[in-house]
Order: sequence, then structure tokens, then C-alpha cells
Amino acid sequence: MSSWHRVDAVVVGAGFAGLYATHLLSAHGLSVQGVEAGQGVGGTWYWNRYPGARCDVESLDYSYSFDDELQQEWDWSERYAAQPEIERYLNHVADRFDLRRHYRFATRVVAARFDEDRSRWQVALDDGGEVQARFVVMATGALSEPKVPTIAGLDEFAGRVVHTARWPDDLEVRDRRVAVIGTGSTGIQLVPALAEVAAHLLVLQRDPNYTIPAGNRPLSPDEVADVKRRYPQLRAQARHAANGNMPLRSYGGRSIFDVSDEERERVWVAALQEGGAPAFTRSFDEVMVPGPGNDLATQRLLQLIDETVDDPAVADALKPRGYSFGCKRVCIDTGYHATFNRPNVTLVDLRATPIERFDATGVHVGGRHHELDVVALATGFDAMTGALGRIEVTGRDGLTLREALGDGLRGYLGLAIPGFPNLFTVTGPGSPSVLANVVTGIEQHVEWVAACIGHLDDHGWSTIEADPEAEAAWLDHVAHLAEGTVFTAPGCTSWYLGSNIAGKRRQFVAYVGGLGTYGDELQRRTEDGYRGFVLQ
Ligand code: NA7
Repeated sequence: MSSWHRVDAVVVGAGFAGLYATHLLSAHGLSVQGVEAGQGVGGTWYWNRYPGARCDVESLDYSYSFDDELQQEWDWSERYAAQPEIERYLNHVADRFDLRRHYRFATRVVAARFDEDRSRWQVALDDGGEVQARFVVMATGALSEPKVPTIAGLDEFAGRVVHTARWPDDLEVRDRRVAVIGTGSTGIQLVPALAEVAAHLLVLQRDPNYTIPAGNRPLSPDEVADVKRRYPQLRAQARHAANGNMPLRSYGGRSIFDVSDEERERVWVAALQEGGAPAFTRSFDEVMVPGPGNDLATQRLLQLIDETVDDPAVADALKPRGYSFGCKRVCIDTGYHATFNRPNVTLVDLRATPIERFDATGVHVGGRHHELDVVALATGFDAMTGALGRIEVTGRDGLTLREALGDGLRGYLGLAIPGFPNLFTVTGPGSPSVLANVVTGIEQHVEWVAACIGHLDDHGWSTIEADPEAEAAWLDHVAHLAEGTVFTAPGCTSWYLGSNIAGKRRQFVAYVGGLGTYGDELQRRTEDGYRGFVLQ
């Protein structure tokens, strides 16, 4: 690439969203420059290489549907794919559709400025290169900007400190003394995997989480063949489903109050045995609705901890307090609670005894000094807006995206932000995004973006931009839908609400109304002359 060049579209990121955007836009005849900070493709599945990293949506479902040959030729080995398999899949996709030639890897977009006179984006890269483009597609991911907390003395620690989303390939954990900070989805996956190999594992837990056994297992050739045969129909159903998932199994459809205590228990034992989130969350209509049904589900998961953990004091410390099941993103696990029965694992409840400080050799906590070789930060992400805010994006009238985002969320339909013409956010704030199968959401958005660009070109428009009033009304609607749900219940704090990042306004990040309903809404507004957008 010369120091600057001109294309139709810049796509930022080479994860599921970026790869599909690059494929589809170039298939529509547009010239595309992809830019990816990683050395290779994968996005989330490139960066999150920590032991135990695994998807919480079933592999047959968490994959592209846009090409039938692709879905027929690829064979998933497990019900829930681990990171290496998903990374291999995305490399296969990149090769199959010859996508690498569009990309510049190991390169970051540092700035993007909208030139109002020419209706073009000037995109600056960290290697000094510059690209001019009519369109910018932000395929930067919802959970891609790691949150690294400030902890007393941690910078003095002489061993290795790693964030799970930047796990180095050369990090040796076998027979080492390792501490994990953070017990969200990531920590819950990491802890059992590390405990298998580490000499000693210290789990530094602030808030415990509810978790459901994943029930991960190898996929049988028969079930793979069955799903492949039914893919066309199942994928179509996923696009209309609230959670964007294919109906691989059927659940619930009945009230928890219509069954006896014994029947409820029978259903829950079966659900926990089958594993995976939907078997439990959809076992009865009220599991994910604040109130007595959700209270019963919460109690059942607390009971599961007692059933699994040998030491009652440890079991108690592992029990979430002050919030109900469903408030935070539901975690699924492989042997998480049982890991605390191992002699080489120690749990520290930071709510009872906060970290005093780290020093060169370890950590002082709970009146003890623990010697350590490695500290793993499973401390999460600046979700939804973190990666967007990191790039110096300047739209109309010198408005920067960071200013526009302020302390909260922006976006019309999760696709566009007023003041930033021709800039699209894939599965952005206020779309179903993290609440649905994100691959289905990505396909929905990328196909909309490609069709939108086609529409502009066919009609001679040069820009499309979200209207501020439409955006405000949409964000009100998104907030209204989240009211009264488990996600915003009193006492609930989560990255869904931005509560893990200091200074962020409490605001639910996603459209709760369901991916199918959202898709209908998007289609209606589009057919209605791109209602809520200004075309010029
Ligand atoms: P999460 O779910 O945000 O979890 C982060 C964890 O780190 C959580 O247990 C936090 O405790 C803990 N944390 C954060 N900062 C600190 C400090 N300073 N001290 C101690 N503990 C801390 O991130 P994940 O990576 O697990 O999961 C994010 C999503 O990725 C997940 O939901 C999936 O969708 C994939 P807290 O709860 O704040 O007390």
C-alpha cells in the first residue's frame, strides 16, 4: 500500500463482522481496505487466547449462514467451540473468500476525519499510511477494548501480568503459581483450565457470578448431518428469533406456577444436566422475569453451588449476593465450582478482604502473602463504546466521536451516529448486539450496510446520516424496553449497564425487543425511504 490511497470503503477489524463486510462489499464491486490491529484474522477470537476460552453459543449456530457451501463443508467438533477452532474457522473463511488481500494487518486506525467538501473520510493508520474512503465500517467489536484496573503495587510485580484478552502464546503457566483477578464469564472459563496445570491457583473474587453447566461435548456425526440438512430452514428461523439462535431444541412455553415443586425440580435437574444457558433460562416463562419465578431460579443456582462445593465456607463465598440471576450476562462453565474442591486452588473473597497490595513477589491479601509467578486479569472490557472511542474520529463541524459518545451511548438503530455521515457501526449500541447470537446480528447489519450503499449509488446520493431526533427517539425506545427487565433490576450492576467503567452513565447497551423484531423494525424504516436517516 502506498502512503495513501483511495477506496470505496474502509473496514475496521477482521473478526466476524469485518470479514463479512469486506467479503460482501467487495462482492458488490466496491474497493475495500480492511485494517486489523492483530497479526491475523479472528477479532475477538484472535485476541482472547486464554486457556479455556470458548463460545457460549453453540458452534453449529455461531457461524456464518451467508454461504451454504461454507456451512456444509465446515465441521465443528464440539457443541461449544473453543477459541482455536473458531480462529481456524475464520482463517478458513478468509482463505476461501480470498479476503486477506484486502487487509492491512498489525495496523491500527488511529484517526478518521470527515472531509465535508468532498464527502470523504480520511483515515489515518498508525504506520503513517492514509486511506481516503467514501464509507467507514466500524467492525470493531462489542467487547474488544480490555479494562485494566489500577491495583496497588501491581506495577512492582516482577512476574508476568497479562490481560486475558491479550494472552501471549509464550506464557508458561504449567507448574507456576498463578493468580486470577475477575470471575465473570472469562474468569469462569479460565479458572478450571488453569487449575489443571498450575502448581497453585489463587482466585481473587470481587463479585461472584451465577453460572450454569455448559454441557459441552463432542458433536456426533449424526447431529451435525441433521443440522446441515436443515440449515436453510434453521437459519431462516434464527433470523426471526428473539435471540438470533436456531431452534436446535425446544424449551419451556409454560409457567413455573403451573407445575408442582417436584415437576419444577425435575425440569431443572434435566436442564442443568443438558447444559447451556437456554435449557435453564427458557425452562419456564418467568425465569428471566423479575419476580418470584426469577427468585426461585436464583435459589436453585445457589443450591447447585452447595451441591457441588465440599467446603461450606467456600460455597458461601462463591454465592452471588445482592442481585438476582440474569442481571449480569449469564455465564456457562465447565467444572467451575468443582474446581474449588481441588487442593491447589484457593479462593479469596475480596468483598471480605480486599487486596492490600502487590509487591515484587506476590500479593498481600486476607492477612497473608501469596507468592506468585503470573497474574491473569480477567477484568473485562470497556464494552460497546470502548473501541469506538479509542479512535480519533472527527465528523461534521469538528465533532469528535469521543465528545459525541460522552458518558453514554449513541446511535440510531445501532448503525449510525448523527454527525458522522457514511460511518456505520456493526452491531453497535442500541441494536440487539450482545443480547443475541452476534453472528446473526452481524449478518443482518452487514447486509443492511451493503444494500444501503447500493441504494445511495443507485440514486446518486453521496451521504447518509442518522437524524438526531430519530436517534433520540430510538435510544428512548431502547431504554424503555430495558425498564423492568432482569437486566436493570434494582441492585444490578454489569457491563451491560456500563457499571464496570468509571464515569459511564447507567444505561442499558442493547435492544431488548429481540433480533427478529428489530429486523422487522429496520426493514420497515428502510422501506419507508430510510426513515430516520438524512440522505444527501
Ligand atoms: P466481566 O463480565 O466484566 O467480568 C470482569 C470481572 O473482573 C468481574 O468479576 C469483576 O468484578 C472483576 N474485576 C474488575 N475489576 C476488578 C478489580 N479492580 N478488582 C477485582 N476484580 C475486578 O468480563 P469478562 O471478560 O468475564 O466477560 C465479558 C464478556 O465477554 C462476557 O460477558 C461474554 O459476553 C464475553 P465485579 O463484578 O466488578 O465486582
